[in-house]
Amino acid sequence: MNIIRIEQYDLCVPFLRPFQTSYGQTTTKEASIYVLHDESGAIGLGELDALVHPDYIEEYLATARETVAQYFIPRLLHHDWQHPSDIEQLFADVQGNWMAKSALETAAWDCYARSQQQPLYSLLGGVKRPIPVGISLGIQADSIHLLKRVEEAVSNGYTRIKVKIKPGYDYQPLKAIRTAYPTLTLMADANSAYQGTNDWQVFEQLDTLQLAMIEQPFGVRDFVGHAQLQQALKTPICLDESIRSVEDVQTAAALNSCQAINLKIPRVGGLTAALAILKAANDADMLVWLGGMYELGVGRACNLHFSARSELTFPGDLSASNRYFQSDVVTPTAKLSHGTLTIPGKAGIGVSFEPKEWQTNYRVFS
Ligand code: OSB
Ligand code: MG
Repeated sequence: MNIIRIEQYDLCVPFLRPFQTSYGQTTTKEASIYVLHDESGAIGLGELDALVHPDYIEEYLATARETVAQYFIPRLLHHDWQHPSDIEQLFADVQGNWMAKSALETAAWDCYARSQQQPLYSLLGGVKRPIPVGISLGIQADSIHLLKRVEEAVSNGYTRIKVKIKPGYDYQPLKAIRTAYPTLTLMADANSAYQGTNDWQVFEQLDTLQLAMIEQPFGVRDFVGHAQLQQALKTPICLDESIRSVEDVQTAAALNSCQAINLKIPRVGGLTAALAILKAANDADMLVWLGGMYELGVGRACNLHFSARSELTFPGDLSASNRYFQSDVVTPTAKLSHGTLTIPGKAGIGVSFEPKEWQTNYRVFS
C-alpha cells in the first residue's frame, strides 16, 4: 500500500449534556478525523481522541495534532507498506505520543481492510456478534440526579454502569445506587483522584458494595500503591491511565497491581499494540475490557470491530451515538438494541464520514 494524500478534519461537536470528571467539565468533543488515500483509490478513516487538556494522560489534542503533522504523516506518506501491522514499526522511533500514533495506525488498518474488501473485525481475528455495552456516568450534582441517570441508562438497556468518583463524592452515591439496584453490574472510576494510604478508608467502604471493579484509584505511575491496595481489597482493581504498553501489563502482573485492565486503542498507540496488550493481559489472567474516550463515530466503529475479539466479554465503555451526541459524523450511527451495538458490516470499519457543520479546520498533506 502507498498513501499519497491525507486529509485532516478538525471537529468540535457539542455534547448533549456536559460530562464531569474528577478533573473538570467537558461540554464539547474536539477531535480530528484523518482520511488516508491509497494510490489504488482505497480510503482509510482514523480518529484522534487526545483530550483538550493534559489531565487524563500527558498527551493532549493541540500537541497531538502537531505530532501527527510533524512526525507521523511524513513517515506514512509515499511509504510502501504491506500490512497495517508494519505501521507500529514505522512510528517506533518516536517515544510515547500514543493517541497521535493511533489516529493514523487505525486509519491504515481501515484502509487495508477496505482495499481487501474485508470487514476490520475479521482481520483482527474477531467474530461478528452483538456487542454488549456499558455506560460511563460523569459526576452529578447529587445522588438524586445520579440515580435518575442510572435509571435512564438501565431502562435504555445498558448492561453495566460505571460511575466517576472523586474525594467527597464516592461511597454515598455508590451506596445509593447499590441499595436501589442490588444486582446491577456496577463499578467506580477515580481517574487517579486519590493518594495512597490517606484515602484507604474510602476503598474499604467501597469494598462492601459488590462492585465489579474500581478503576484507577491512584496516580499513573503508582503500580506499588495499587498493589498494596489490591492486597487489602476483595474488589478487583482495574488500571486505565497506567497501562500504555505490554511492559506496563507485565509490571502490573509482577506486582499484582490489578486484576483488570481498561484497554483503549488510542491510549496504547493503535490496533497492533492493542492486540499485543490483549494477549499479555490474558496470559497474566487479567480481565480485559474495552474503554472509551467519548469517541465520535469513526473511533466508535473501530472500537466495535476490536470488540469482536472473543476475549472481550465484559461490556465496554462503548455507548450508542446518541449517548453523547445529537448527531454524529458517520453513517450508519450506532444504535442500542437490547443492551448491544451492531458491528457495521461493510468493508473496513464499515462507516462513511460526513464532517457536517462541526468542522473547524481542514488541512491536506500530499
Ligand atoms: O477514564 O475511562 C476514562 C473518557 C475520556 C477519558 C477517560 C475516560 C473516559 C470515560 C468515558 O470514562 C468513556 C466513554 O464513554 O467513552
Ligand atoms: Mg478510566
